[in-house]
Amino acid sequence: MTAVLEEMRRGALLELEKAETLAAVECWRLSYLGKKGAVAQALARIPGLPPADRRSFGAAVNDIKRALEAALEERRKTLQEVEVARSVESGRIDVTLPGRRPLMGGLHPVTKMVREICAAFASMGFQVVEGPEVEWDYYNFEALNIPKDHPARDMWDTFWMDYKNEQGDRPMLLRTHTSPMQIRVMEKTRPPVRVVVPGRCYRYEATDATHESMLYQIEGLAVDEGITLADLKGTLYEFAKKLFGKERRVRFRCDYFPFVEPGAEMAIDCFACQGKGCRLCSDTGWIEILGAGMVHPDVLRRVGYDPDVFTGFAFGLGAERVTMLRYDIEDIRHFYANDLRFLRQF
Ligand code: YSA
Repeated sequence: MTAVLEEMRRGALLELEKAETLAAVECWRLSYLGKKGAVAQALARIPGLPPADRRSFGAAVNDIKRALEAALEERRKTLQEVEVARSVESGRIDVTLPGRRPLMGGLHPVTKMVREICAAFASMGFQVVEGPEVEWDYYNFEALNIPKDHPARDMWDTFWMDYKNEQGDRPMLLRTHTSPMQIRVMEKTRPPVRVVVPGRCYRYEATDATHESMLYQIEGLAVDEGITLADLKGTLYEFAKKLFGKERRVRFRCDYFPFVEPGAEMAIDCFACQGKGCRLCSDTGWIEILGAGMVHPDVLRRVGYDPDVFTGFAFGLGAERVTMLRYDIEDIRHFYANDLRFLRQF
């Protein structure tokens, strides 16, 4: 009997030596020390032995059990050390390999241009302020002399929503221009006022090479005693010179906006055809970049300014159009197509 037990111990220890992985060691544990393993089976034989042999047999099996448990622990430790050493070796960093360049983000060309334009006006004494993109009908239209059913609303269709509260329904919309901020600024401040307002605007628009349904505008407003159309022209010429250089030609023409009197538009000669006329400029030789004018007396009156004392000018320029002119970009749709090959050039 002792010889059988001795043979089991020898065989078990030999097998354990040969187990090269922790998984193999676990299989070994189950077959010798598990609930149905060889040791448990030997102990289960005790009741069938002659009473005189039971004690010594039981003691011998327990001896083997302790020996196997100790050997198991030892083997596990050794293999764990080997595995750690192996994984360190395989994960080693080869410092001689060339580095991987991380993907770097950058500012969008229109964002850069908006900042540059604001800086140009800031250098002429304008403050930069921002306002809400979701606007009340009142600020976007009514307060700017565009009552309901005014035909000018057709030029500026957009997304509408109804805001309901105890006072009833109040129409809200995605602002179509930054001009509502003229009213918000004047309601809160007394002249002299000199601000520029950059921000996103939205229009129900058939998109083409120069029209997007989401666009950035920069609004400008200056109100004080004695401001004239000459101040408006001087400021905008200075701005065009700062941005495009002296060589670029600038054109002023009359235009109509219900919230100015008189109204004007400013255009720059087309970069693509040098003013000769092409698809981009619709064969006119000019690209319109802004609308402007002298603030209408009714608008001034509505915010509590006396038009006999104060006058002012305002303008709203399209940031994408200016960016196109600056970098010779022939289609506005490139800006928002999310093509990194295009955007990385700026
Ligand atoms: C006029 C008089 C003021 O006293 C103050 C502001 C204005 C501008 C007026 N609020 C307005 O939005 N006029 S506008 O419809 O002619 O747009 C102004 C500029 O925004 C355009 O000259 C153009 O540069 C740009 N723009 C207009 N629609 C656009 C656009 N840019 C890209 N996509 C569009 N769909």
